This record gives sequence, C-alpha cells and structure tokens, in this order.
Amino acid sequence: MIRLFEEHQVRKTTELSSSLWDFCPVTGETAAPVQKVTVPSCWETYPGFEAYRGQGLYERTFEAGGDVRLVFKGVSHTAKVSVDGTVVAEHYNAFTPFEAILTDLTPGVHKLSVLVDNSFSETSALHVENDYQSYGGISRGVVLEQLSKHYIKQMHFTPVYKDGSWYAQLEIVIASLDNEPWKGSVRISLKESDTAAETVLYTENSNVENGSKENVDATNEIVIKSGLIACENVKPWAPEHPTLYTLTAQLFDTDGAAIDDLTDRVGFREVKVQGKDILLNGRKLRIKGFCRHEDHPQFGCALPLSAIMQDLQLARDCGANSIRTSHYPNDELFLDLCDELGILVWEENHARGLSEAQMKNPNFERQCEDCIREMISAHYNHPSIYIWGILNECASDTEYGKSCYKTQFELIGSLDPSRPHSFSSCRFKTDICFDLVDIVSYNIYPKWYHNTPVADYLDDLYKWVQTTEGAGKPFLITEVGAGAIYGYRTPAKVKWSEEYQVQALEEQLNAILSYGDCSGVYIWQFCDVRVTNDWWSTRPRTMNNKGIVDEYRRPKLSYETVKHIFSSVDTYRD
Ligand code: ADA
Repeated sequence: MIRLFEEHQVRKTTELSSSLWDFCPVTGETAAPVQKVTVPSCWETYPGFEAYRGQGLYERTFEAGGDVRLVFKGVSHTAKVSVDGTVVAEHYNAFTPFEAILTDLTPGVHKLSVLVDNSFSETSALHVENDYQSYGGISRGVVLEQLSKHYIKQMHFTPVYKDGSWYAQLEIVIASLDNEPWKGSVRISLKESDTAAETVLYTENSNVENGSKENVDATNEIVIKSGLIACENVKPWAPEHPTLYTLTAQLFDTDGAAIDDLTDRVGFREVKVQGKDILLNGRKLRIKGFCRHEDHPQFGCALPLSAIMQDLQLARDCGANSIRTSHYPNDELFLDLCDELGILVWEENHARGLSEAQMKNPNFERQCEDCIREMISAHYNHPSIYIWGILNECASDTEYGKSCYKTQFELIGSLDPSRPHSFSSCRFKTDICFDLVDIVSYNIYPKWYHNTPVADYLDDLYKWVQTTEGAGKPFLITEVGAGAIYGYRTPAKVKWSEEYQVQALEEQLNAILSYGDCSGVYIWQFCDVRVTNDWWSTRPRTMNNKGIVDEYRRPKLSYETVKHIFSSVDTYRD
C-alpha cells in the first residue's frame, strides 16, 4: 500500500509489492543462496540476517513498454537500481522517495535489480553508528507507472487565510519526455468527500499566451502558478475536526483527450508564529506529543499500515496531539493517517547528534539538502505537518555548524515559506543558532542525565534563551523522558525501573506543561527501539529504552501517567 487513497485514475500504476522478489546477500563470496521475500521489508527480519550489515540484491521482473516511471518510496539506506543490467537510478538515504524514468522501453518483460547497502562508511554522512538502527532493505513501497509524453510531475497546494476567507494557491509542474513542452489544458478540482460536489478551482490552456505558465526551460518543464483562488464554504482542518479535501489535476492534450492526472489530499489550515505563540488557525497551540522512530521488532523500519495505525491509536489514547518524526522524514502512509486523524506532525530531515567533524564530511551538506528537497517536494501538501525541523542535536554551538544550519534553513524557506522551521538543540547555554529559527526547541533530560529539579532547570534555561536571539520566540521542549526496562519493577524506584520512569515523567511533564511561556512538549520517546551495536554500553539490550511502551507496544507503568497528564490539558492554550 502506497497511500490511503488512489493518486491516479488516468495514469496506469502498478504496485510492485504484489508478488515476491528474489533476495540474496552480496558478500563477494561464491553464489549466496537466493530466497523469496516480500517488499517492502527489512532483511533484519529474514532468518540469519538479523544482524547483517552490508549489501543485498533484490530482483524481480516487470512487464511494461514505452515511457515508464519507477517510484521507490524508501530504500534503506543506499540504492543502485538497474533495469536489464543498465543502472537507471542511484539514491542515498532511507527516508525519502526517488524515481527512475525509462523512455521508449521496448514492450515486454524486464529485469529490475536493486542493490541495497546499509553499511557505514565515509560516503554515508547521515546513516552512521547511532542511537537508532539503520536497517537494510527496500523498506517502503515500489510503484511502476505508465507515463504519457507529458505528465504532472508535482502539484503543491498552499492554503491561505486572508480577511476572513480561505484561498488556495496552486503550483503544478508539467514535465515533458520529448523535445516539446506540453500543449493542451489542465483542470484542477476540489471536493470534500465522495459525496460533495466537485468545484473546479483552476483551468489553464497552454495556447493562451497570457496564461500564468512560466519557466519553459531547457527541460521543457512548465510551472503553472495559480495565484490566490477563493474557496468559499470550505471547512478548516484542525486536530478536533481534520477535514480533508481531494485535489485532482487532470491534464489534456490539444484534442481534449485526458493524458494524465494526479490526486492528493489537502486541508485548509494556517500555521503562524506570533510572539511567543504557535498559532493554528489563529488559536494558541499546546503541543503534547511523542518522538517516534519508525522501528518495530517484527518489521524493522518497514512498518505496515496496521502497525503504524496501532502506534497512532496508542498515542491518541494517551491524549497526544502530535508526533515528531525523530529523526527523519516518515512514510507517506504515516502522514496520510495523521492528516486523517488530526495528529499534528513535526517532520524533520535526517540527522541525529552529528558532531562538527561529522558535519564536515564532504557528503554531509549535499546529503542533507537532497533529503530536504525530497522531503518537502513529496510531503508539502500534508496539512498535519505544521513545522519543518532539521539537524537534531548537531553542532549548533560552533560557527561552522551554524553555517550549515543557516544554509539548510534558507533552502527550506525557499521551498516552503508557509510553515515555521526549527531544530532541536541539546547545547544548553552555548547554542548560537536561535537567530535562524522561528521557534526555539530544546531536548532536556533533568531527572535522567542529571538530577536537577525540572522546574528550576526549565526556568533557568528559558531565561537564558531570553538573553539570546531566541528571545520572545515560541519555546518548545522537543525531548524529555527517562529510561525503563519493561517488566523491571522495584520499590526502590531506581533508574531503569518502571517506577522511576513514572516519577521522572510526572515531574517533567507537569513542570513543562505548567510553564506559561512553553508551547508544549514531546516525550522521548513513544516506544523502545533498536540502536546500533556501538551504543551498547549506555543502552541496555542495545536498545533505547525510554519508550512509554516497549518495542512490542506493551505499555509500561508510565503509559497511564502520561495518559492522565496529557488528557488533563487541551490542545489550545488560553
Ligand atoms: C537525544 C537524541 C535522541 C535520543 C535521546 C536519548 O536527545 O535526540 O535521539 O538519543 O537523546 O535517548 O538520550
């Protein structure tokens, strides 16, 4: 399953998950055994490959001809894609989609080979030994699409609230696979649900010279920008009523024949920063959320829809209203569910705790920027995403580190000025990057890594921030928590016991949620997750055990504590 809805009616698509793939490890030794596997999946779930780090080859055939697009929603963590032995795409990073476009393919059966690599090396600046696992495999869906010579490459919808009314701003990119830019017409419609009547939002005829099309550039791509389109009587999207609309673009040739289409789901909501507050549709937000890794003992990072849904059901049962995708872009199925369930999402690019030296890896900047471009291009329309984050706990206390943060925030601002941006700092009173952010965000661990009383620590930190360029900006705690080994109970209430985690979270959450100038909190973390082997010494079971449920989603004692506290506060602040 790729999305919670059909993206195409005209464009023929086939999900290449219906039949099994051949898998074999690539170790340089003699022919390794080939086995049948499902895709998406992680090889750590195949018997004997639980700890395999290296290369694996996935192969299958597909039948197609003409102009074809292969879409990979996620391959962990590096992919080299070949068709009939010719390399057609290469991609780094497990967490963003990529494509291979094949033109004038001879009709018939073709061999698809995906060489996957999850090893650590200098060429990988982001997937490194870390406090989370870098799994191996084709971990998200693969789609085969039949293209026409001109097709809709991207459709972005920006909701705008102005003078008491809602507007839509549309930008669509029409690509060309031959040496002629598209000619014909495009029609974009909106409807609330299967019953509501369809409203035509926008039409464009390429023959009209003064149409709002631009950029017929060397690639023959055409970018159409609509300007503000009034959308009367629409209902806003919000956690308490997550109203979604279906946005459909249809592309016609000059004879009026439909040649392509693209459907997405959108919502009318506005996110703004105003003084110390984050406003959603004009109301002051209180974030009460979890940081969540895509990690599961039965699926690795390739969680199926039902497992993702279970996580969101548990989070909502706890009274949470937001998930932070720590520390990378998430599967679109997760985002579709959040759109539909009204769960706010802090989505961030892929990075965790990289030192200045690691940020100086020659591949770092390019790999970060590729991830940002792919994340925003693919996820732009999700109303649940209210903020873009970057570079969790990287070197925001050095001039070099700051130059990287600055470059990446400028890129985000150019790709999406409609959402605020931030990063999670752990640099206490040495951070020098708060002039770059819309919202100041900190990861803090009083009562875990140090036994400082939470209220004192929080007040001291917040008052220091008011002496920096972060003064007067919204202030979020994006991590707080404590470890507990599931099943370890002791009246001594020592660290790693479930009782201690209850005590710590009680003090942490009550102090943060009662602090007037704080816009909310994300608990670190939702569930226990695998970490890489180098982290064994500070991570019992070679796991990060700060979940309020364990890796099998079994609730620890703290689950009810969090549920009580989160359920006692509202999503909006006075
Ligand atoms: C950091 C980091 C998390 C996790 C956490 C912890 O804040 O952002 O990924 O490592 O610490 O468990 O200590």
